[in-house]
Amino acid sequence: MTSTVFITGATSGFGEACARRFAEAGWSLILTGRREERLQALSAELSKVTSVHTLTLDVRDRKAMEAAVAGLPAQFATINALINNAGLALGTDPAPKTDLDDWDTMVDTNVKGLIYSTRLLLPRLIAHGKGATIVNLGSVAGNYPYPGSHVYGASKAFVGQFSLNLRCDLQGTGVRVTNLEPGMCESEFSLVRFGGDKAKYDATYAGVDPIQSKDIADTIYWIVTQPAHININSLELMPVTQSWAGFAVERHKQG
Ligand code: NDP
Ligand code: 8X3
Repeated sequence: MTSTVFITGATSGFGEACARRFAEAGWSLILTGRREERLQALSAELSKVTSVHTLTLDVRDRKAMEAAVAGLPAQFATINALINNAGLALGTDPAPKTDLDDWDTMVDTNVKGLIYSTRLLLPRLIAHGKGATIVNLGSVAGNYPYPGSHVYGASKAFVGQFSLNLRCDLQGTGVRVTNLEPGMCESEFSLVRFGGDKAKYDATYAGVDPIQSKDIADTIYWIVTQPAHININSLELMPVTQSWAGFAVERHKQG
């Protein structure tokens, strides 16, 4: 029987690359995102090789999420994998200079959107049982602090702990949970973060050789297709060119 993957945020970056990777392997796709035209274009392309169901929705809209999951066509009713990918960072200004609305948006999307899709799809994943997989998109920003990460990094730390806690509650169901924690990857992520500023986007990746969305899609496909008795708890990856700076130390004037 064909396996089905539910991907949140399939209109660009990792989610779109996952749609292509899973389609290539013959999986049926449920693709979500707010940008209808992009979903339709991707669906038109991938429908040539597999079955595709699109859901134009905002993951922050709990009622829309509930209705979309409840209304899944019978052909897409059994879910083998959920990729909780929809998410964003807004800005890198220091905390005192940020817009509280941006903090709301990051929490509503990265935290609340992710828990909505998880809770709503859990019964279907449990019904599938052994081998079903949830892959949550955390980030290195959830593990290490850096200036300007504030709520974005904290939202990803939530994803990490939620993933571990879920594993406890899913004991005995066969459902697996992974927190995937990438570092710098080239995608529209930075365009969104910098409010569409292409110069800042280009500067972010200049000379870095960042991870690409296809690399992440291959990694997610690997996680999901591990033997059913193995759970990858967390997986952190960075470009070779990215590592850590030291502690910042503020010094008083001497003498
Ligand atoms: P992109 O900006 O390329 O893709 C983000 C996706 O999320 C889009 O499809 C977007 O669709 C969707 N999305 C955002 N907000 C909402 C919303 N409210 N409702 C529904 N969908 C939404 O970024 P990436 O592919 O790089 O990022 C994917 C995930 O990976 C994010 O969670 C990000 O935090 C995480 N990540 C990214 C890293 C990077 O360096 N790129 C590194 C580590 C983690 P649409 O706008 O159409 O709704
Ligand atoms: C995004 C990765 O390194 O920009 O989650 O925080 S980083």
